[in-house]
Amino acid sequence: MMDACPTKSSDLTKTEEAELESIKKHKKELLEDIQKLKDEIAEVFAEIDKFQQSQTSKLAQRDKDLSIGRKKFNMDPTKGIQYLTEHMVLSYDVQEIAKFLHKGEGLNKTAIGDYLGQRDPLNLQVLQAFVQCHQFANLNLVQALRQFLWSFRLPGEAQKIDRMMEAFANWYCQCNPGVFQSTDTCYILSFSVIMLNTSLHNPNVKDKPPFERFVSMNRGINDGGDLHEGLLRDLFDSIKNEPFSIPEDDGNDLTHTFFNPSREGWLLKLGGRVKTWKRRWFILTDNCLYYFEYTTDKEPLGIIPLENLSIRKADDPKKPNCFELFNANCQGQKIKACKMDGDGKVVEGKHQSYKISAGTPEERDLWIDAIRTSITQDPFFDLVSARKKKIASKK
Ligand code: 4IP
Repeated sequence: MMDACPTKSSDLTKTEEAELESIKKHKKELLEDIQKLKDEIAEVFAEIDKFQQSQTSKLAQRDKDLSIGRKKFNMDPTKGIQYLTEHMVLSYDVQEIAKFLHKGEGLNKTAIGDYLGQRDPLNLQVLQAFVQCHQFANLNLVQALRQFLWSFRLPGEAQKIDRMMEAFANWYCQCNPGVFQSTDTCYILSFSVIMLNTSLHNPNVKDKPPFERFVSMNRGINDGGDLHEGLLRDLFDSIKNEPFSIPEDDGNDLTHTFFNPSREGWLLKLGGRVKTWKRRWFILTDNCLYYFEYTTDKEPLGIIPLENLSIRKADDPKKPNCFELFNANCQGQKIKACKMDGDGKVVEGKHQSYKISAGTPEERDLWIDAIRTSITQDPFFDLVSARKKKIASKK
């Protein structure tokens, strides 16, 4: 029988055999190459996986650092920014820090105000950049102030307020050239509008200023000339119809407590009708004296507006280092104040005078000085009158 397979090696010529060998070798090499490629592809995929994992963990780490940084910022703004830059969530770039504060995500607005108010060169630069994150072009002054005062909470210190309002006025005038003769005019009018807001919307202010008073308050502030009455009318109506919305991180707002405490501490207070001494945490702020049962209480037990009151040292047979708040003009009458009654309702105070005892004579004197300053001084008034003098001296 004949062999069915024609390619039996014995049937092949030497050349054909060599060719076959070469094809087999080539096929083997190809298979090896394919395997190599497969291995390489697998390696690349593994690398990609690794990279993605590391990116995910980097992002997770960044989110974690950001969240820690925000918390730190809310407790101590300088330390917060330091943490965020050290952990490369933020760079040391002034613009970047300013944008971060302007965006404000997860940041306490009181802390933003604290940071912007500080006098270090970095903070001053950030303040400028922060103000310039606002778009004020074609806004009237009240619209611009609404935007500005919503982006952080103004700190209490007059010098800080001065720097911030100066930066605001500068930027507003740059965005709206020709509206005011000078940035001082814009600065004074801004304060005037803030004060108007308090007078019109704080329930404690009984005497609501009419438009004419607002006009006369602002006479001569435009480098000696008067501002257009139509402009003042627009600003007046806008504030009258809608008070400023102020960030309420701590439950306070501009119409209630505008300034941070000038003094706080434990004191003993004598009751009004029932003469018992109570240890209370006192806070002096915005021309009012507040007292609380505990330092952490949100609601005070009582509020004593200091307007029209006088203060003096006093003696008491039972307690040392006393001072007394009294009404010099109407002795014997009840002092205007409010307190929380037993059911948590706010009622009128019953005191004809408030007798208070401090821990030491030094403390008593510090309280007397601070309260006296608070009674006689209006930081807004001082800032504005300094500007008015500046304008007058330029004439
Ligand atoms: C109370 O005495 C407390 O001293 C109150 O102080 C005081 O209110 C009350 O004055 C006085 O009767 P008892 O607790 O012994 O009853 P506080 O509110 O700090 O607890 P003031 O007005 O001082 O807050 P009168 O005037 O409400 O009687």
